[in-house]
Amino acid sequence: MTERTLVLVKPDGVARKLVGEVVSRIERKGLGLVALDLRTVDRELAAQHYAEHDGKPFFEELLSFITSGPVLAAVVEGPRAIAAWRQIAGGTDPVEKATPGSIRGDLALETGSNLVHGSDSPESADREIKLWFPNL
Ligand code: IDP
Repeated sequence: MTERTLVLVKPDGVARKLVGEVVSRIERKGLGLVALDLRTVDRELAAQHYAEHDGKPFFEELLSFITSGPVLAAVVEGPRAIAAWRQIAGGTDPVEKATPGSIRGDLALETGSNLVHGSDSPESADREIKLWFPNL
């Protein structure tokens, strides 16, 4: 069954010129690109996107980080796209959780700047795609 997921290359990934690397890994896995957009997000969108983390100690840091520069937002499609992308991205902590071969496992060091985002469930994907791409 075809699924869609929201992928972000966060400001650290854009600044480090890893957009091509990320898009390449998506395509090599066999997933498809439905929408791609490079943009700088405001605090309101960032807070909605990360609403589940509101109140946590790292919430403010998360908002200032994600709004600190351009991000690449993408809608990615394919069979089991949500799990497939999370496999490509690797676990949240790039050292303790992300395995070698994943984007975070290969290319990141810190949880606060772990390069990419991916929706974690069909419900999140639906919510996040509507938030980032309301006209899709
Ligand atoms: P995910 O991005 O792997 O789905 P989430 O638990 O949804 O991980 O957390 C969202 C983002 O918040 C993470 O990617 C990371 O950038 C940041 N984050 C999560 N936990 C921490 C933390 O303990 N310290 C700093 N940042 C964190």
